[in-house]
Amino acid sequence: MPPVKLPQLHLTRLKPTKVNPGQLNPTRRRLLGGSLLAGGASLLALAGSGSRAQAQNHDNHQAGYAADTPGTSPAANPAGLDHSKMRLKHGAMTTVGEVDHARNGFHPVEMLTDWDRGVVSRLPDGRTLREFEVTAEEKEIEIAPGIFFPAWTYNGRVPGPTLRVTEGDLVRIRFINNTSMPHTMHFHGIHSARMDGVPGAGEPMPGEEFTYEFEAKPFGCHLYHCHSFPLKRHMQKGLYGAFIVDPDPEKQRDNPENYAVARSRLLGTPENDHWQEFIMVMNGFDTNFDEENEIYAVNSIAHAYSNDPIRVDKTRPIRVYLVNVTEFDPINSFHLHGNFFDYYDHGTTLSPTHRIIDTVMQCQAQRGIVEISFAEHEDGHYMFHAHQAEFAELGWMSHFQVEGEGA
Ligand SMILES: [Cu+2]
Repeated sequence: MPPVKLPQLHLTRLKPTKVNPGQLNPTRRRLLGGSLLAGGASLLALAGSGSRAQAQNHDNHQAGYAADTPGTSPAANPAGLDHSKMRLKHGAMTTVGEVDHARNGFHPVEMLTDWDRGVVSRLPDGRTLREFEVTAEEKEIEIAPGIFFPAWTYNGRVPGPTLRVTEGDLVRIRFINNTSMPHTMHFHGIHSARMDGVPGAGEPMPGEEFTYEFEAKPFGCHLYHCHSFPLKRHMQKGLYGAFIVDPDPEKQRDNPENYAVARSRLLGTPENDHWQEFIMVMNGFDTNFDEENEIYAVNSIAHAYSNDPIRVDKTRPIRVYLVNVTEFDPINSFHLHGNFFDYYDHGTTLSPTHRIIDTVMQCQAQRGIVEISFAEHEDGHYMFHAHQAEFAELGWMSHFQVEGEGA
């Protein structure tokens, strides 16, 4: 009997990720059965509502418990699981099948770290100029196996490119509207009203373009999004992305502690290189246009980092740039298992605004920096997810695969 993979059953004390169902105690088995049924049913129902739902039924499931037929013979079911109450499929509570990332044109694993630093040049006054080019395009994207969403995108991806600059840089963004309706890029940051990216100030019509220009400030973990009306429609369709402004360490010269933190935040320094940094944009998708989300995720693809856990070296600290752009639901959250973290609300301070917490909530457009250390932990898969259970079951579920030579 091949073991059944249970990625959603996160036991930090269990090193193997594969557990024989025969070893499960009845209580956990009942628990699993209930939650699997709930999560599985939701995703399967969704798949059925799509026009291309076949991918939910890939035939490469592990044998044995892939069957959901009641009354499977005892010989094929030595653990005695009651299939009438369970739906243990390959991947358990997570999605089944594969998203075609190549077709999407973006990959959730690469998206974690693919900072866009722009084209860099030096201005006569010595400042750094960073120039970006962003195009709005309409594009169908696959957000869970077989579930497609008619997105509006920046540069063909959702979330849009993670723009990363340094405090004090002059930022110039040429925004080209290649769609059939007006759009903008509204940046969260300090800038003039002319550059705000709202109707009347930087809203190019179809086929037109606009160039935004401002000095990057304040440092922090920020975002940009379309601010055309109706706003909730333009945002939930996928027009958003992260905008990170690294602190300029030279501005912290008078405080050695802040200087060290600023150096560790500034991409390109040896101090920053020691960190494992990831961008995580919490989002949702209304796939049946009822103004509620049917899929939740970090960086758009349901269960992406559960099916493919994020490998981290426990000897190096983790820094997550966390942004919430979820439409319709007022609050989203980030909850870590088996560990606690420090948090910097908006990323605009160099000392934590919350210390030693394991859950943080964010309203729409709220964001912050999460700093985690697994240095003292044993290896394993450490789960993190929205603590709204519904969001987790519908896609916002992830794991760190912690490894290394630590304690
Ligand atoms: Cu728009």
